[in-house]
Amino acid sequence: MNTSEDKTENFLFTKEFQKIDPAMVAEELKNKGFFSFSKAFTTKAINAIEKDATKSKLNLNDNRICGVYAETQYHLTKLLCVSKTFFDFVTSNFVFDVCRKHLGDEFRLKALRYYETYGGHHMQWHTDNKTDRGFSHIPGIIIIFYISDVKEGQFQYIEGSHLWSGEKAYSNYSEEFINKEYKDKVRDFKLPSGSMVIYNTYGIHRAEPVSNKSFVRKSVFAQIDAQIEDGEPIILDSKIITKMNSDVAMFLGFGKPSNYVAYPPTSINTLPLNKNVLGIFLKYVVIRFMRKIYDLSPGFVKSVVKKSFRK
Ligand SMILES: O=C(O)CCC(=O)C(=O)O
Ligand SMILES: [Fe+2]
Repeated sequence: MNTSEDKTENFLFTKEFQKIDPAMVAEELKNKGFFSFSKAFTTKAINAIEKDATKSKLNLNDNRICGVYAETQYHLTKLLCVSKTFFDFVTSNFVFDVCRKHLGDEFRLKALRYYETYGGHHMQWHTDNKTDRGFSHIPGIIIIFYISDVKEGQFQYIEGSHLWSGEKAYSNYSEEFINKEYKDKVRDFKLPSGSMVIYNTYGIHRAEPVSNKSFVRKSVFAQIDAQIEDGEPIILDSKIITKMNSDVAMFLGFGKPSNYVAYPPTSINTLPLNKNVLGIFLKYVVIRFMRKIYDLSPGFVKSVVKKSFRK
């Protein structure tokens, strides 16, 4: 008979992926710096995450969960408020076993997001072994999975770079340096939706830049590392937390500080002005203007307006 854990696994992962041994993944993270698997997630799981994460994308002065635009990217860091599927994945035996084997008994979810990357986004080659305060020596992994098919703008990783990048106390690398010294070590992850990449945060990587303005790549990102005393705020909806034990509490940072600045820093000024945004502002101005005229109108006009709306 199927246990509820088996059912969750069958919903999340393809049959082929369920055969993957976390010890083998940890071995690849140690040797090459990355592990990847084409179509690790079922189409049902990917569709559920996309639907939950995009229900209300941009809302000003709205109590629902919504994301932020940072120029050429959309980010929803509150994924654990909307997606039980993501919660099931990130607390799955697979993820916890990989973490235990690679990071030891203590590990914490540091950052998470559903994100969309648009044409014109430029990401420098970098490592992720850093906090919001800069370079740090904290072992960690990042799991990225694709929500859309990725034929360009793919994740790229310099194989083996996790073995030497730690000798340099910085996180960013120029395109000239990589092209000159490591071109033959660049690994490309052009993969269909549902594919998963896990990488060692010490490795040098980026998303390949795409200039085509209509380009969109949809992905999910989760960073987990071995330092459990601080992290980005993890905002949860209690209805999603259907499993709790001391490991899950440690993983989510229960009762621990979360003083890192949530990435990316955004404000109204990083919201690109496009048709959709212009439409929202135009509607707002028209509604507030009409409301003002109504408020200033004499009583008999108000009652006529009220009556006509009641009909
Ligand atoms: O989206 C990608 O391919 C890479 C993302 C990344 O490196 C990051 O957000 O630190
Ligand atoms: Fe990164």
